[in-house]
Amino acid sequence: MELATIGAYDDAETGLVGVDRQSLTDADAEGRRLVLEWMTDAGLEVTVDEMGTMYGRREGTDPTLAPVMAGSHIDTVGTAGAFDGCLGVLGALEMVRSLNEQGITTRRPLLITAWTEEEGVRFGTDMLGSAVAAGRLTLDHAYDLTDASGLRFGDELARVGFRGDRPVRLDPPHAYVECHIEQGPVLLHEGCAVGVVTGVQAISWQKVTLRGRAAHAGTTPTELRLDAGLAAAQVVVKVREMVDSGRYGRLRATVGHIATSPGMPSVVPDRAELTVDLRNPDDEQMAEAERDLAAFLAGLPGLQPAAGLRVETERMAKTHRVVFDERVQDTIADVAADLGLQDVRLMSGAGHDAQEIAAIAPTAMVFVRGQHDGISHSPREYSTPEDCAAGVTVLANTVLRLAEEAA
Ligand code: HGY
Ligand code: MN
Ligand code: MN
Repeated sequence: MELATIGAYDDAETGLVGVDRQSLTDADAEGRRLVLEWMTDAGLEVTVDEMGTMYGRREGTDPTLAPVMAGSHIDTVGTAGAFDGCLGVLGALEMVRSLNEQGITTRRPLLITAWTEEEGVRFGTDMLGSAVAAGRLTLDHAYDLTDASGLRFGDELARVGFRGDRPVRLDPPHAYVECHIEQGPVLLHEGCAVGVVTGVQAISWQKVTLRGRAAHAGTTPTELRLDAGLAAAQVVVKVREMVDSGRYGRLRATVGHIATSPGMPSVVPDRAELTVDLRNPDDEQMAEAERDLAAFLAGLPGLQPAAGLRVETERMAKTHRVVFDERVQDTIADVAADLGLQDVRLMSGAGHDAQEIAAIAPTAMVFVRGQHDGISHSPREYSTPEDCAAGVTVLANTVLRLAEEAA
């Protein structure tokens, strides 16, 4: 809750206090410094990598063994609550504090982490820090990403003082476990405090730019118009029609950003920009949805009264469906059972850093039940202290078991 005061704002839509701590902003930097202080106070050996990802290492009795990792992210979307990502970072930190208090030293070292730019809402690609650590994206690609005002990731990283010197490519850990709020209604409806995550659905983000022709709203006959705003609206309706058609399985589609210019009442918009976020648990159906949307976008000029509408698309993010490690899943489930917690296995609707680390190490996640239908990316996001404690206790005991494994 203290971390959530950093980047806090009064949310007009909900009347609640939300959090806006987008990556590499001054608010993010302040939050990072607070978490680093907490990590240091907990006796962790703190390092920052070339992407700004923060690591805290706790030595084991056998320092030659690969560590067990636990973590998440502390950057947020613009209308966040207090839990998305933060629960997993601070939960891992609480695990360390608890081990300190109990005088427990694990066999394997522990490495807790806070990944940079998990949300991707500022620089346009989510899970950025963990994707570079695991090798899916390169450091140079990440450094050259720019935000809406043209500021470059690499420059912002240096500006806020988090361009660390720890080499960014991560040596594969023995295992990685992430505790995260579910951000959906399943655990609430199943009556479970925690869930075992089986994997993450596919994600596709693209930016669409539509160029029409500015014209007078009063004098220009409809048949002479090249209306970028009309084209943008047609895209919004089309992606919802695709979802409702059932042709693409459990497709979800969102136009989160849509803007027309010049944005004046008496001028036909000459330009529109929008983002399309597609999600699908099935890679084939995702590919089919992307193909059909691309065909629709190519046909947009034909839906205009006049000829000449230009359509540009730019890929922002793309990840395939990821399946988590069965053995780590089973360890989480066994720990939950030992703690008397009923659990359910479910796929994640949201992207997570764990999906990137799954490419280099056995990985799985613990979900924590959310209230209010599990709403997230909203100041209404809320999980009870009891449910957070249940999730973090499952995380800690899972890490403990994995940290005693020899091979
Ligand atoms: O986009 C996502 O699913 C995550 O919140 N980064
Ligand atoms: Mn998250
Ligand atoms: Mn999120």
